[in-house]
Amino acid sequence: MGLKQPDRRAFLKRGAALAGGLSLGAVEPAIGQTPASGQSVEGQDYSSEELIAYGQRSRFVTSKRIPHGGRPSPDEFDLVFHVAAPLQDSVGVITPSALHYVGTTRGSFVPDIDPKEHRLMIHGMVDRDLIFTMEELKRLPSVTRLHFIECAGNRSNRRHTTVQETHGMTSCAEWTGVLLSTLLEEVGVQDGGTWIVAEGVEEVKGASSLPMAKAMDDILVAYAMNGEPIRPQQGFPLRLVVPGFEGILSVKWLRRIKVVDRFYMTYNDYGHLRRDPDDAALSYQIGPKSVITFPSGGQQLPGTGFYEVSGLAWSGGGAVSRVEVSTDGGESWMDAEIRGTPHRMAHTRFSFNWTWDGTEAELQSRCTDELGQVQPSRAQVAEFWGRPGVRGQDNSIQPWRIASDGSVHNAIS
Ligand SMILES: Nc1nc2c(c(=O)[nH]1)N[C@H]1C(S)=C(S)[C@@H](COP(=O)(O)O)O[C@H]1N2
Ligand SMILES: [Mo]
Repeated sequence: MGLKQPDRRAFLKRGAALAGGLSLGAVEPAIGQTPASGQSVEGQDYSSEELIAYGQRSRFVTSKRIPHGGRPSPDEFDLVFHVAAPLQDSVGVITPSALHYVGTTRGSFVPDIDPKEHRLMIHGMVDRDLIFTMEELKRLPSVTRLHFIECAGNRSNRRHTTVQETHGMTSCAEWTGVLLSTLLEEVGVQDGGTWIVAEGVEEVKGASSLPMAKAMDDILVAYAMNGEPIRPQQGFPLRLVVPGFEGILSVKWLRRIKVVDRFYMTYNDYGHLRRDPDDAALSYQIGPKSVITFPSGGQQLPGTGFYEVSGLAWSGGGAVSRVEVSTDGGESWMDAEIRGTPHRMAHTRFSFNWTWDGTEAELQSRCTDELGQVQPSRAQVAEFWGRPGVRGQDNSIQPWRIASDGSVHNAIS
């Protein structure tokens, strides 16, 4: 893939410099380590029967989801609106289920569904209507895949301070379920069945129209996430995962799929699709995108010296093939290292070894996907549309400014 491999030996030499305290002034000798005496006197008892049966994180780990766009969630009527994942604390590519962003189309109660009672009906332009129980679905051949989901409203602006605000409405999980194509082959799609409409259980239906070609390609009817049943906020017990398409199409609490012969304007689509056909054409597949999660807005570098710059890259167009990083505001670019195997339509972790010399710097990252699509800068997007600002989805490059005191700021102008 033509990626530049970092020079291991040079890195080790720098590692030696770290150990010698040349770059990292604040590292203390091992003698300062707290005694390995087991649990502290007054703290959480992680050895309790309850927590042995079902664990929880350390009370010292406090990473949290936050309401998106200043709208409280839940609101005064207990409706849940979009809440964003704490990407600033992310490592690797899996978002823990408890921190996966949550999206609801118009605000909703999170349904409390008994999986024994739950059914999925597939009907419309099919040879035989079928109603599946959860047990029946789980008997069918399954697939397990890493996929990101991203809300089309995941947009960065200059008032945002942290990466949770600029980019927190995307997350990545390991999803397990049945390919929708397997189910559609069971029911037999009739000639002319060119679209599907998929519906959730809520009173205000989370329904979306999807093209048959995508349905037959890689859409998942998922019942598990990160090694356990999907959590209620993510669509328990059943949801669509529509890889690489905007999040609203990944219908949660899925109960019905109708095969139809045209695009149907549903409640979801109404007011969501842009009237401008150019905008509308852009609105299904997510473009190549990336963001540096460390160092990112609101964080503080404790001093000069070595840092591993790290971030996430993804694309609706397939696997990430290259990520570049700039430390001078986009003047020059260097290849970042891709950590692990890039999966198709999945978050991909990248890193870049950087020694900060204490002068002001502007960090940016740029993603290229397997189709050769390159993530644009905000200026390029504005130039393309012939007016300032970002239209359609926002996959523009995110700049972070490192001030000389080590504080990190959103550098969108
Ligand atoms: N039934 C139903 N499905 C839904 C929604 C909803 O409100 N109801 N919200 C959609 C939106 S807007 C998004 S961005 C994604 C979010 O998926 P997540 O909550 O698992 O992150 O779910 C989509 N699926
Ligand atoms: Mo969304």
